[in-house]
Amino acid sequence: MTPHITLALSKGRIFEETLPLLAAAGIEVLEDPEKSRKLILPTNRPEVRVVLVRATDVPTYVQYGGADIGVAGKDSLIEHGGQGLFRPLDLQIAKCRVSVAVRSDFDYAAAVRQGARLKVATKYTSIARDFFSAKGVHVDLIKLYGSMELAPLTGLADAIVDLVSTGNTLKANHLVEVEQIMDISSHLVVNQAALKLKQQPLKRIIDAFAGAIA
Ligand code: PRT
Ligand code: MG
Repeated sequence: MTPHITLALSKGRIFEETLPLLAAAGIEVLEDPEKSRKLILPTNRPEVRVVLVRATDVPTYVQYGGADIGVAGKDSLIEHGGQGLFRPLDLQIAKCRVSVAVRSDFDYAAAVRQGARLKVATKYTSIARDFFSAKGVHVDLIKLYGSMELAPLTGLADAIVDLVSTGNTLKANHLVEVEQIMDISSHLVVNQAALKLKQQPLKRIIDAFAGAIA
């Protein structure tokens, strides 16, 4: 009997951009997550199912075997820490960057030059901590779970560390990007135990994805 494979994806851009890779592996998801309220979606392959989880929860599901395989942004992987995960492929999808942004009337360069202590709001505390510590800038990190752009506008923070792709969200909120910390794309992650126990079917998916990467 073929072992069952559970694939963890998040709704939205990761789901959409993973579909062509799944197609290359002969896997077709049979329901649209934007229309269905189901959290477990069947595929055309009886042994493969998709579970829908929050983007930041994908690494955790795969780490503990709630899913055998998943697609997660490098941002989520860094914040999670990557324990228990095999990371065979950069899928080159859902690309963006992690940047520092401030209000357009805030002189970031001067604040850094003068050694000021910066209040930085972010969902990405590990990335922000490492970046500012390597720069030798003292920061007070304020953990947020969303709408980071609001923090400098309300006086909650001097700066934010957030994902940027087109830059339109920053512009719409009168914020400017002052540092690019790193480029982000989504990676395939595999549970290390599953990789041994379900080696053949997982390897087939990994190889098909590898062949389909642009
Ligand atoms: O939305 P939710 O709170 O459920 O979780 P999430 O935001 O982590 O999930 P989702 O689906 O929005 O993002 C999943 C992954 O897509 C992220 O972990 C990134 O790896 C990747 N990705 C790529 C992005 C973006 N591009 C992106 N632009 N994730 C979020 N954004 C947001 C960004 O946070 C900002 O609010 O889009 C806004 C900026 O976009 P621009 O185009 O205006 O610059
Ligand atoms: Mg989002």
